[in-house]
Parts: sequence; structure tokens; C-alpha cells
Amino acid sequence: MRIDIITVLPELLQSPFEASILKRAIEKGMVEIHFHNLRDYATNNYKQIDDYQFGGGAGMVMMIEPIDKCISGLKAQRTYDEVIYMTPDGVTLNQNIANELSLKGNLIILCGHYKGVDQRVRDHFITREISIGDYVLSGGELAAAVLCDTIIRLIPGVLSNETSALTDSFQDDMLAPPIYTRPAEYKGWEVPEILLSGNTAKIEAWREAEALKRTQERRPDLYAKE
Ligand code: 6GU
Repeated sequence: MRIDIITVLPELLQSPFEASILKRAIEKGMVEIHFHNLRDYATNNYKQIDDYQFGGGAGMVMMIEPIDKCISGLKAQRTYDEVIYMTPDGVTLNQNIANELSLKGNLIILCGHYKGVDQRVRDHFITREISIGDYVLSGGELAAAVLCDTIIRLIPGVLSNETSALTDSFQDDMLAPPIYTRPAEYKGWEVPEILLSGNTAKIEAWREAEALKRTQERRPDLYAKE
């Protein structure tokens, strides 16, 4: 998989890809991340990438020309499956979207800033608009990092067996059950006995029941979908 990220603030985005699972996925050659500083595609002498909005109103708007130059330049080199715009008014990200995107080959992610981009960018270049939740961030960069993390960890071979995505919360519209590790007793607080029993069938049944209970209590909206 190859992901091209277009941003006005590449430095805000780089560190998540320099640690942990994402770093390992890149080092193993399973994913390539390329950052493109929109400022490098500015067309006038002032390196301008934003301007006042027509009709008046507070806040700057990201101009179409630098974005066109960047996206069209990338598209001339390879075919992209999706051109994604990170924006608070997009479709809210969930595990289904992450699963779907993890199967793609090449993605472009455009990070919104200021008031957002000229509507013509959305009309003519963007294939999908994604938000990460109902709250406002200063820009799309942190949202893009979240999106990339959810996608990349799902690429086959990125996670080892012990970190398998199959047992994650949300993977089957269920939260994960409680988990424990050694010691079996700490300050008198004990681990549920069944987990120490070695009876895998009973342990599996207990985990399923606990996951169900947790989902009903904490996320009745997920439970209703079943
Ligand atoms: Cl994708 N961008 C911004 N600026 N704020 C957000 C968001 C995206 N998702 C949730 N809030």
C-alpha cells in the first residue's frame, strides 16, 4: 500500500509514523507514506495557498490551484483508489471503513485547514470525505494520522499473532472482554478463576459472555445493530 498525504503542516504528522507498529510496517516495506507540503505547490510569488472566501465571512479557504497541481502530479504517476479529504463534515470513521480501505493499493489523503478547501476541490478531486468524530480539530493532520493507523494495522502481516486485529473491539460490533496478566493475585485482587482453569472451551464461552455484557452496558447502540 502507498499513502500520499497532502498537508500544510507535515511536521505535525511525521512522528506517529516514526514509532511502534506504523514504523515497523514501513520498515518491512508493507506500506509507503509520502508527505507533500502544499506550500511547495503554491503558484504565486508569495507562496500563497489560502485566500478570502467569496461572499465574505471570517476564515481563509484553501485554494484550488495548489491542490490541483499536487493531486494531478501524483495521478500522472500512478492510479489511486481513493482521494480522501479529512473534514469534520465527512462520514464518521468506523471499523468497517478502516477494513475496506486496508484492502486498497494507493491512497491520497488531503488534510483540511483553515475554514476548509474550495468546494470545487471536493466536487472534482475527492472520492471520499472522512471525519474522526463530532468535535473540531485545528486541522485534518491528526485525523489523518488516526485514519492511517487504523488502516495500516489491518494490512496482512503488519500485526503479529499476539496483536491480531481479529480480537479487537469493534471488529464484530462487539467490545473486547476484560483481560488479565500475572500475578494471579495482587493486593488480594484476584483474576477470574476460569481464566486459570486451562479449559479453553469454558474460557471462550466466558469471554463471549463478558464481551456481550460490556457491549450491552457501554454501547447499546452497537448491541442494537446485531
Ligand atoms: Cl477530519 N478535521 C478536523 N479539522 N476536525 C475534525 C475532523 C477532521 N474529524 C473530527 N474533527
